[in-house]
Amino acid sequence: MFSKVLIANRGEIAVRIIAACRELGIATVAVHSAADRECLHARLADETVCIGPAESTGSYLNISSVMSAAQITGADAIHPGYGFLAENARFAEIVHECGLTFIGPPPEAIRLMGNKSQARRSVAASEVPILPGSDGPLGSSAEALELAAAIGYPVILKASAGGGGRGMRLAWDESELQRAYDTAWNEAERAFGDPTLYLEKYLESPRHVEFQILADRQGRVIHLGERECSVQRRHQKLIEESPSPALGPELRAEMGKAAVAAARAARYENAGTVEFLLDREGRFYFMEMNTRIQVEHPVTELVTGVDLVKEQLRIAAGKPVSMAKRTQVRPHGHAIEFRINAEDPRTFAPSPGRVSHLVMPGGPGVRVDSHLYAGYTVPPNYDSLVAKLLVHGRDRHEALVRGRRALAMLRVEGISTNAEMHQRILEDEDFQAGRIDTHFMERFLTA
Ligand code: MV4
Repeated sequence: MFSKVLIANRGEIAVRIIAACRELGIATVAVHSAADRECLHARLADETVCIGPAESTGSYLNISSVMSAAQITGADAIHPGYGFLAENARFAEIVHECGLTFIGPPPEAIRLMGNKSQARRSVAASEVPILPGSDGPLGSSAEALELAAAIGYPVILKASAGGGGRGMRLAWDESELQRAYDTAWNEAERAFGDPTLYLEKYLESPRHVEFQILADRQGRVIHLGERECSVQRRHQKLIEESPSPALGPELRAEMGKAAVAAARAARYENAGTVEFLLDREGRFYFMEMNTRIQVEHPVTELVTGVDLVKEQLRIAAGKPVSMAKRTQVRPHGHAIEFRINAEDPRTFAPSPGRVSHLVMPGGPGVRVDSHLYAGYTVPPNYDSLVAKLLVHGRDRHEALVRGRRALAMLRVEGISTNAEMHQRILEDEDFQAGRIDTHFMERFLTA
């Protein structure tokens, strides 16, 4: 096992990774920006290195600074967390070239899955269902129009280098598609430096259901069930739960098998997530694969009892996944995660500032992953996620009741949060019944 791990991240996920290292007896190095001197991860780690200015381009995204911090502290591995450098294949390569271990998938798998049209093509070759659409990147708008005429409208154009909803354009007819193509091409060129696009039939009200997988160097690939992530606003997830109210044992087994096949197609290693769109008829389609530990990973940890970050460390060190077979992962009960953001409840604008008072909920079936403490000042430079409040119950109803109780116990004063909004969602009839799709929040916010 590693003796010292550098965490190339901040906030709650850095704190979460430090916890896993502590339990495995691994020393930790925190890196932080000039704005994060007081951040909890910098205080909890065994060693701390300031790597640059508040702006993440000069600190958390600065590969030379991160690598220098690893070299001077003698770290033998780097955990990237999520966001920042987590899905940067070049960074993973540099870590290996410097003789350290990247705690994540091989650079080739990151690169393949980072190119969304290539990812689509390669999983399809392994019999993973995909929506009708282009085989790889489109050559021209004429090709897009011809393909759309064959598969029927509506269609969606997506940037090969995009993902997570960035660089998408919907088209309901030929004239929209012609204009969408030029706009999307230019946007993708500016945003990603790669203008290539691909096309898919557009599904109108799908659910977002994703599968957690673990793959080790010995060639074992297992899935740990799904997370339902349909409750999101502007491609930012707000609530995730497991199991999905839409899956039964048969569909779960079928989708899990497809998720494992997608991971195998990428010669994947470490923890990853395969995202699917699920329609009302129970048909599912590969959307993308995320080659990182995700924000919502604790939902899976609560229902499976598996510590996913410890598994990541084990796998990166060349050890097998600690569960020999899928049958040794027996999901129990129901877990829900509420993302607590420091934001204005009306405008959704970030609400940084000093936390004057803080009460974190606890009690049966409650977990909070957070870097907040009383007296901490949330800086304005980063993502507004400040806490993940998770509840676990024997069934969905018990989890919902615990959610209400735990959200009511939470007190964050000095900054605004979206905790009240979560309470209102919990009162929603459709949410209570599990009737959620990717348009749930639009309906909820206009009601
Ligand atoms: C789609 C889609 C419908 N049809 N693709 C959004 C995030 C990105 N990963 C892909 N996304 C979508 N792709 C086809 N062919 C609908 C979405 C989508 C969505 C997906 C998951 C969660 C929320 C969403 C909100 C709007 C659109």
